[in-house]
Amino acid sequence: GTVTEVDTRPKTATRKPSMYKVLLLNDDYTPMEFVIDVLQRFFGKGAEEATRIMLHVHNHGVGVCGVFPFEVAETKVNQVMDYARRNQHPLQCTMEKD
Ligand code: TYC
Repeated sequence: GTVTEVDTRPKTATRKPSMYKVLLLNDDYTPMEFVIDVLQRFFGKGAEEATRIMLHVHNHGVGVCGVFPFEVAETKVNQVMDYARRNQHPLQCTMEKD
């Protein structure tokens, strides 16, 4: 007779979300201490890890602050951009699919 196969794959709602890297970009003007503050304030980094990431961005032009679901990444980008603007620094933060 007819054999019926059952699709047991998880539905969209229960699949793990695509993840996004939040990136900091280097510039010549934002103070190193401000970048360290951003990494501690918005990404929960300790002083040592924050310094390591800041120096990576300073030396390589770009670096990863963390990897998050889309809406979390978007919120962090907006928070960093707003904080940098309020403090009159040209620091740029962006996101890309992991
Ligand atoms: N290049 C900056 C300086 O020399 C420091 C800096 C690091 C700026 C990381 C932005 O994302 C950045 N003051």
